Formats: sequence, C-alpha cells, structure tokens
Amino acid sequence: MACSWERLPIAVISSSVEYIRQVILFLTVHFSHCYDPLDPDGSITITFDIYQWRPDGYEAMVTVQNFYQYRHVEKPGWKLGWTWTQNEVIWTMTGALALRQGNCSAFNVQTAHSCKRDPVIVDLMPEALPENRTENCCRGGLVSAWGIDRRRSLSSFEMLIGNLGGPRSYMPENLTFLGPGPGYTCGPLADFPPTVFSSTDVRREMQVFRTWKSTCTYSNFLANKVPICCVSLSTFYNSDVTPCPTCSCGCRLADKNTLSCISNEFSTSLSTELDHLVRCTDHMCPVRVHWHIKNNYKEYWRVKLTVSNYNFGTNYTDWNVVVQHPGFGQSIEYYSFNGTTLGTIRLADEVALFWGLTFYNDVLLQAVEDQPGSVTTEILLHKDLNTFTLENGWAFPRRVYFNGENCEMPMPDNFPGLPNSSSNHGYGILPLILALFLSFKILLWL
Ligand SMILES: *[C@@H]1O[C@H](CO)[C@@H](O)[C@H](O)[C@H]1NC(C)=O
Ligand SMILES: *[C@@H]1O[C@H](CO)[C@@H](O)[C@H](O)[C@H]1NC(C)=O
Ligand SMILES: *[C@@H]1O[C@H](CO)[C@@H](O)[C@H](O)[C@H]1NC(C)=O
Ligand SMILES: *[C@@H]1O[C@H](CO)[C@@H](O)[C@H](O)[C@H]1NC(C)=O
Ligand SMILES: *[C@@H]1O[C@H](CO)[C@@H](O)[C@H](O)[C@H]1NC(C)=O
Ligand SMILES: CC(=O)N[C@H]1CO[C@H](CO)[C@@H](O)[C@@H]1O
Repeated sequence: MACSWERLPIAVISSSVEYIRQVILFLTVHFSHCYDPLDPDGSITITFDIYQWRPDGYEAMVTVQNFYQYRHVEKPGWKLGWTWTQNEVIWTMTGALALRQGNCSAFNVQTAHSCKRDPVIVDLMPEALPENRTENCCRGGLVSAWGIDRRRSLSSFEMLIGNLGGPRSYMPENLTFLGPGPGYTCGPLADFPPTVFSSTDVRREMQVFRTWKSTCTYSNFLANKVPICCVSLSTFYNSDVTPCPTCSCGCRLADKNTLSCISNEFSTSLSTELDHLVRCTDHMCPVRVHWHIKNNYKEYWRVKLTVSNYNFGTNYTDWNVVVQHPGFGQSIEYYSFNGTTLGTIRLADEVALFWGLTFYNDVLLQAVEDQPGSVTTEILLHKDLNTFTLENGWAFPRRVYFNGENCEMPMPDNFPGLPNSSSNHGYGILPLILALFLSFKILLWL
C-alpha cells in the first residue's frame, strides 16, 4: 500500500473532544484510502485508442491526461514506457518519439522507428517539424494541472504498430510513467468502451475500434522525496514571527567542508553549478510560504501570502500553491495571483488554489545573492461572523502545498498568540494527544 505521510494536521480546535474527532477523521482519511484528501480524484490516465487496422497491425493514438488539480508535469517532461507481449514494432510515430530504436536488423532499419520490446516514449520539443506533429503534442513533455489549465492538461501522440502478422492488437504490459520524477504507479491496461469523437462534420459521431486505459497515481511516499517546502506565520497583533520548523527539509551539516547550502558571503563568488543548492536557513527548504494576517475589518479580514524561493539555480515555472482554510468558504478576492477554489466534498474546510499571472509572476525566480525569489499577493476574505476568530490559531492555514508537495507547518503551540491570552486555552491537554497520536502512528508503521 502506497501512502503519503504527513505531519499532524494543524487545526487548533478549542475543544479537545473536537480535536480528537479531527485526529480520528485524519487517520481514517489518510490511512484507509491513501489518497490526497484535497484531491481525491486526482490521477493521470493513459489511453490507447486503436482507430485503424493495418495488414500487419494497427494505428493508435495514445493520450496522457492529467486529472490532478494541482500536480503538473514540469521540465524535463514525462516519460512513458511499456513492454510489448508479442513481437510488435513501432513503424512510425508522430507527436512523440521513442528514445531508443533498438535492434531493427530483422527489418528495414531505415523505416522502423523502434524495435525495442520495452520502448520509452517522450514528447517532441515545441520546434518540431509540422509533419511530425499531432494535435496535443510538442510541449517538451510539460503537462498542466487540471485545476489550472485544462487545455494543456494532456499530451497525445500517434503510432503505427506492425509485425503482428495481421490486423490484430494486444495490450502492452507494465506501463511506467515518470512525471518527470518517480512516484507514479500505473495499473494494468484494461478494455474500456471505445472513445467517441465527432468527425470534422460536427453532426456525426464516430468511435474508435478499441480503447484501453490505465490509471497512474502519485505517492510522495514512493517518490521518497524530502519535503521541499515549509510554512511560516505572522500577524498584525503580535510582533513575533513563527518561523518554519527547524530542519523542515533537512539540517545543515555539521561538517563545514560539505556544501549542503550556501551562506550569503559565498553566494556571489560561486556563480555556476548552483543547481539544487539552497541558501542556508534553519529550515533548509528550497521554498517557504509565509501567511501574514494583515488586517481585521468589520466584515473582512486581509491576509498577505508570500512564496519565497531559496534555490540559487532553480526557477519554478508555472508554480502553484494550495491552501486549506475554512475562511475560503466565504467569498474571497486576491489581487496579484490567478486562482480558484476547489470544492472538496469530503472536507468541511475550503481549499484555494493559486498560481501566477501570465507574464507577470508565473515564474518564481531563483534566489539572487541575499534575496530569495518571491511572489506575493494580498487576499481579502469575507467574514462569517459565526466562525471567524483570531483565537486558537483559527486564522492560520490548515494545510499548504507547493506544486502538489505538502509544506511542513509549525506546531500549533508555536503559532503567534493573541496578546495576554495564549497561555490559557487548554493547550495543557495537547501534548498528551500528540503523544497518543504519535504512538498510533508508530503502531501503523509496524
Ligand atoms: C510485467 O511484469 C511482471 C512482473 O514483473 C512480469 O512477470 C511480466 O513478465 C512482465 N510482462 C512483460 C510483457 O514483460
Ligand atoms: C539483432 O536481431 C537479429 C535478428 O533478430 C539477430 O540475428 C541479431 O543477433 C540481433 N543483434 C543483437 C546485437 O542482438
Ligand atoms: C520528423 O520529420 C523528419 C522529416 O520528415 C524525419 O526525418 C524525422 O525522423 C521525424 N522525426 C520524428 C521524431 O518522427
Ligand atoms: C532563471 O530565470 C532568470 C531570469 O529569467 C535567468 O536569468 C536564469 O538564468 C534562470 N535560471 C535557470 C536555472 O534557468
Ligand atoms: C488565469 O488562468 C487561466 C487558466 O490557466 C488563464 O486562462 C488566464 O489567462 C489566466 N489569467 C491571467 C490574467 O493570467
Ligand atoms: C499576564 C500577562 O502576560 N500580562 C501582559 C499583558 O500584555 C502586556 C503588554 O503586552 C504586558 O505588559 C503584561 O505583562
């Protein structure tokens, strides 16, 4: 079972009974289903549509469709692989290419595209020649998230398969998908009702001969990724800033000779080969999301959301941030980001998805000298007077994701408190519940 492991949910609930209920809810959601509760239907579907028979095989269109709301495929793009069960040969391919041709000496070497038993396919680059293109190809393997840009949430290519001794087709096996890193598991292909499409004359509906589909799902447990992001908090009513938890994404190595991060003094002298090196911080995360409660008006409250990039050699193109907060259930306005709210039926809290404005801040730039790259917006949230409160950390986010990866949150007892009131809100029982929860988690590990 592939699950994703997350820290404790950061809901500070005033009554401890409610807190325990939430923890139980959390356990049920996370450990029995093992999907992302904020995107329960997310997956990448691979579809093979066979639309033409050939004397020795068939012609097929393969479509990679991303149904993840906020998980995209970034540079260097996807790689799709499978294993043929017969002696199939890919005679031609348009809209993509097989990385290796393999041993085609049994055929006419000049015309066979790939004779590998386990071909690996990649998208073409945007500059591909018109005769090699298909409708949804040639973006260098980049695929947008479904919640952000549906038009670009798919990639497709066509291939001519032969050497089957007749107009036949056999499902390939063992599909693999890199998007671009590991973490995806693809189920076996299965027969589906044939895909229907409208002919150029829109009034007529046509259908392919045969359709096979496989669903690939992502697990950061399988991807074995260290966290890449953390959350810090501040408010207008308390001058204390709650930093990211120390060592959220790793710790600074004690050994001074090992370069695990770059401190300010050195960042100017080293200019090249900075890929994946971050600025030295206590959290060591490449990305930090900061939530600042800026104003409290009669009917509205205002938050400033800032995303900072501490990498010296990575720009995040088409970045996105997901924030879960009950306040997003009311109408919200944001100024410098593009965004939408995601309806999640299974969770009471509302979820907002933000991304950059085209040509303005859709690239989260790398750090330069002592300045992290950053994008920021203010968010104006309408108040529901029955639930709004500055007490008990209600006004802080419950969960934050950057590019689909969970961000490490500070522990509730470190949240900036209201002046003179932070000490007597029943935190006494919290450590106990925490210990209980952790032992539960250890039990589940075993
Ligand atoms: C697919 O993988 C399974 C398990 O590793 C293996 O038994 C099977 O032979 C593979 N299929 C092909 C066509 O290689
Ligand atoms: C390539 O395939 C041919 C025909 O199947 C075979 O005779 C030859 O040994 C293969 N070459 C290599 C290097 O595998
Ligand atoms: C693209 O087209 C050119 C010219 O028709 C051809 O030589 C080349 O092999 C094609 N590339 C791919 C990946 O199909
Ligand atoms: C990031 O973007 C900046 C500005 O466009 C550019 O100068 C820099 O080379 C980019 N960095 C990488 C690693 O591509
Ligand atoms: C906001 O995002 C949508 C979907 O990707 C896009 O069509 C629209 O142009 C974006 N708006 C701006 C101002 O970037
Ligand atoms: C009991 C207590 O913590 N009192 C503090 C309330 O806040 C003021 C101003 O911040 C302090 O001066 C008090 O000591």
